[in-house]
Amino acid sequence: MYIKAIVRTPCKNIVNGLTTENLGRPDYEKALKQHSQYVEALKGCGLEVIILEPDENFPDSTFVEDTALLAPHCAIITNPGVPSRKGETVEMNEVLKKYFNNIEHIKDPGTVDAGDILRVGSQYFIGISERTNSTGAQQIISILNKYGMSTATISLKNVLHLKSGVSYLEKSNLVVSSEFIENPQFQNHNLIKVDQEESYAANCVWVNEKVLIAKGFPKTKKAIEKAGYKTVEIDVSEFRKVDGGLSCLSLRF
Ligand code: CIR
Repeated sequence: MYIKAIVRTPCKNIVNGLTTENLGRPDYEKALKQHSQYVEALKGCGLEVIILEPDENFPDSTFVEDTALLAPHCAIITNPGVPSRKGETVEMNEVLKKYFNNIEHIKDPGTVDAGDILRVGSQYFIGISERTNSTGAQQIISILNKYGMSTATISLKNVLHLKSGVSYLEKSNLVVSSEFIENPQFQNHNLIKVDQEESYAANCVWVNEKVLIAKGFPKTKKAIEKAGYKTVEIDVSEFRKVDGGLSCLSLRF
């Protein structure tokens, strides 16, 4: 069960956010509207939502998920893998001090975007990506092991972050797309396989028995519902334009 979520309202500068997509720039007003619908959806799942003010210094700062990993016994402040995002962790550190007694930090030369870390039951998978390097992954592993949690690494091929391509829906159900469908590390779970044409929908979020899913991916929605979940569709088209998805928009704990 989650009780709270932290989000940050997008800033106007989101139009200058990093992207590998060719979908145009986000429409700021539309992004604001979509973000408030996302907040309402989290509230609809029973969460108290802590909303941080927009920060124009950081175009990608609405993607709070990358700045910290929230585990049962500690919060780990990351060290994002691109220079333009490193400063986003400063305020998140202050915010999390209110909720976590143990705060750990990833340090240079280690880099980690927490979008690369997926909890599956009691195990944490850490994607080695363009953003998360091996040194950063090793730091995450030592910290999680110190708190009694088990870990494994996965090398990413095509996706930006691990959670862009795989999501955990509890009860051993994993939503997997592209490079993760055949991954031997996931084969002992129930796999909900996402069609290549709907691969963006692999980034979905389990919140207290409901699953938030991006709007416009009917096959994936149906497959998740068939696995026994109630889905909540949210339009995140403006965040997709800057490589963001549903999970990136909040930290849940
Ligand atoms: C970035 O490139 O860092 C942002 N434009 C998107 C971050 C998305 N975060 C995530 O997948 N966890």
